[in-house]
Amino acid sequence: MAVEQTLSIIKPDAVAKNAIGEIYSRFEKAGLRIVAARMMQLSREQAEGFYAVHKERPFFNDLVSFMISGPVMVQVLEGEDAIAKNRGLMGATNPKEAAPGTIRADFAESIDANAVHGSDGADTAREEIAFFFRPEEICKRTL
Ligand code: RTP
Ligand code: MG
Repeated sequence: MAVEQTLSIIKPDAVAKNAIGEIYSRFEKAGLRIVAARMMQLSREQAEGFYAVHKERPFFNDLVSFMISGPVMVQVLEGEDAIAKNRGLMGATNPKEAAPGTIRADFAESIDANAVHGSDGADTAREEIAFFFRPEEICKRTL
């Protein structure tokens, strides 16, 4: 398995619940290293740009409104098979379908307020990391 980087966002619902630490703990226990992180309040333009792939979908406006409803924690996770590993930790998009013990099963309220975002493939990971971080903002962790 190759070492990969993926973009993760702790969404406004999970930040509001004070769950950043518990979610970071799951990343770290799974062997994912945090190599960049920033708390931020997304603007409407940023949220629309980030989720542009969904702009024709019926849930787009609700998704954007939710993503700007409070601060988010954005991070780059690095590790073996990081993209799929993070998606596995997150669980299914709809928390009602998320496997027990996944982040969404434990912290998500609904399909809209679903606690976390994670890149879904190598191309989206690259694009989403570049959306939030300049290359020099991503740390090398060799130890
Ligand atoms: P994310 O991009 O946030 O990591 O979530 P995901 O890959 O699991 O799901 P995706 O299909 O990319 O959808 C992005 C977000 O849109 C909301 N959604 N609502 N009402 C609906 O049918 C519906 N489908 C998707 C979710 O909040 C999802 O996280
Ligand atoms: Mg997605």
